Amino acid sequence: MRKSIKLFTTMLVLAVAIIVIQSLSDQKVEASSQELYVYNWGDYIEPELIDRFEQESGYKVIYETFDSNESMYVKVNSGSSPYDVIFPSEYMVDKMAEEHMLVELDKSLLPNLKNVDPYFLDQEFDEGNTYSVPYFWGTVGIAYNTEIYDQLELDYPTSYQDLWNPGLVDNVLLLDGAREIVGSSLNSLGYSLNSTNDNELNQAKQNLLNLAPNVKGVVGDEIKMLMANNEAAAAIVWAGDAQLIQEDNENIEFITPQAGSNIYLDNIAIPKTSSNIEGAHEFINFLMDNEVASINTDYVGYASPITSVMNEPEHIADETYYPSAKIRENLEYYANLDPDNLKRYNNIFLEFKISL
Ligand code: N2P
Repeated sequence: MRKSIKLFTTMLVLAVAIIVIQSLSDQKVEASSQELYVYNWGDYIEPELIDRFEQESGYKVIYETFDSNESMYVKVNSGSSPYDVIFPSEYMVDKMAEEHMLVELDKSLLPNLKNVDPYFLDQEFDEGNTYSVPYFWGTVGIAYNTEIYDQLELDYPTSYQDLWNPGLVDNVLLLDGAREIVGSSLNSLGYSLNSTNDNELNQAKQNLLNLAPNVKGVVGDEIKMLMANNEAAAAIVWAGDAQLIQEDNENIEFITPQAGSNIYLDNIAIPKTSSNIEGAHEFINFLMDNEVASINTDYVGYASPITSVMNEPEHIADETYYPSAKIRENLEYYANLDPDNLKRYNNIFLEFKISL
């Protein structure tokens, strides 16, 4: 009898323990499904939109930033953070999808996809938008300061080659991206920014090493502040950054070299690290809302792929930041290079940075 009481008590204790552990772990799942881990480029969203999304959805957004596709890839691939939403450029969507790192999108949760201009949908890097939807697009080009150019008595730049002008010693800033800078060097020599030809890549490397005396720095998001403060005559930047610099300094102009440059499309995707796939869809859908996209583009300065925003009068007339389809034809997207070739680009860029 006593034995059976003891057994009963032990079982009771065990059952209670199981219930407690169960409810604790339930709580954990519930807590994390209320959070949304977003990993975006620096300066790439109007912060108030995050607050608005939190209020509307009830999710708590945990927001982190990166400065290049390559660094984002390494972090997501390490699995160290449970990211729910990421913002890869086109070639990186291709690579991550190929490596099974992305979740297939559930279009029934993305009714605002209809707001995206068809020009940017169903692209080669992600046919049928299986894994990604467009976020912002733009070109790489040269922001230059007309006042400094006038003082130096130099003609305004029209091609990348103009940045090698000996009159620009210590007067050029470069954004910190291997594809962008090695790509611009290839473009300046008349080659494709996706070249994998040994001879062309060697020339591009030597060419970059020759640019070193003109280079004042290779910098991240602070490039905007430096250019706005007249710290350099010219900079290779993303178009949207140039637009923000212009708002702070009326002597800044921006050109996309017509002999060749990059057009990019940054996208939104859900990595397999996500434990809140529903929330991720909700956030993606929110960003494609017409009004939200308009507020966002006004703040970040980049071109929106949302039809109603592209059709706003000030954007239709804006050939600099919304280049026409005809101009876009001369520009190249970055191709998804195989790992060996990608490494060659990274090594050239590293060698160049060390030489500075
Ligand atoms: C914004 C970063 C833009 C990314 N600071 C261009 N691909």
